[in-house]
Amino acid sequence: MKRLFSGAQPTGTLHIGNYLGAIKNWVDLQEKYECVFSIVDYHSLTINYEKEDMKKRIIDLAATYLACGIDPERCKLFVQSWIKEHTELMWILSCVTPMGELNRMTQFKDKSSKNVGNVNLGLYAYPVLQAADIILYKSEFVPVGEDQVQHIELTREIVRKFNARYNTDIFPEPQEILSSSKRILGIDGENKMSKSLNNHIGLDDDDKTIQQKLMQAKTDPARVRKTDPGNPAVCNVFSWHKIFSTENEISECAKGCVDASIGCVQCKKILLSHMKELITPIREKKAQILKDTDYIKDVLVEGAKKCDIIAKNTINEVREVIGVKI
Ligand code: AQP
Repeated sequence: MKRLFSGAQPTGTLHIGNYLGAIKNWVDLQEKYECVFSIVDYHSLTINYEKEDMKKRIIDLAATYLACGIDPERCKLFVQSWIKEHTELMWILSCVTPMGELNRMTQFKDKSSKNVGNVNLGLYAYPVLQAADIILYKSEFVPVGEDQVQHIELTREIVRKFNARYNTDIFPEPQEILSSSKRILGIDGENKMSKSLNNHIGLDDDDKTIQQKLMQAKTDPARVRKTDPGNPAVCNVFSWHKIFSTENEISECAKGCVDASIGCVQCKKILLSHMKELITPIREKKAQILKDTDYIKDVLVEGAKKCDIIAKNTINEVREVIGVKI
């Protein structure tokens, strides 16, 4: 089986954007690929965080993966910081990564504008660590949301630079795999749904919270009163309908919006029931899994053991290729 790699940061509760853009795809891809899934904790040091929360967040993210259907029997699930070869390879890749390429990264521009007091080297070099994460396992595929595509393109560029500089072909150029819901907007209807922006519907949210958030979600701004006709094409809630609802419901909501026979609240209520159908079983299963943190730690230890073997082999090969092995 071909190998793939992906990960998420332990920066807070995963949301339906993470799930639909990435995690659901990971679960499905376990059938066909050798999967390596990581909790990329070192990436999450690039923005401010509470040290005391980190352990809990790592365990929480592992429980979320498991509750979503990541199967530790079929894939390798591990914590990035436990495998030190990630950061070693990052340094080696840093030495073939042009700064001009890093300067183009939109995520860096975006995150540095939101963290003005803490624009650090790690935030800038984030895509190089991400490239190391991927190619340490010689992964050929990377299932991610659309926001990460630029970083995967850069990974390919770094692979080309490395292979050319050292006259080798040890690393394949990885390809992204996008889901059909590659960019979910937040309840603000403007920004990408994000853990760090307070605009998400979380996989941990209870029914009441989901309802409250959904009722706040922005719709067509031109539709002020129920009697105003709307345009589903500019309504973020309608874009969610296209993911969650049945064909009939989608066409009824579209028609009802255009001729103002259905109000936004009614439209959201239909969506609410479908969102609950997705979130409730994940939330309940996660709560169950979290009761046994020893099990979660065992899963991560086992995953790390398997990753460690691959990582050490790759780094040995890399040391040979770059000429530092005596
Ligand atoms: N809104 C989204 N729509 C589709 N896919 C998304 N992803 C994130 N947001 C959306 C995908 O989820 C995976 C894990 O993301 P991450 O934890 O590495 O961090 P991120 O991309 O920075 O996600 P967030 O939620 O926006 O986190 P914060 O707020 O901490 O930065 C990735 O594959 C991502 O593409």
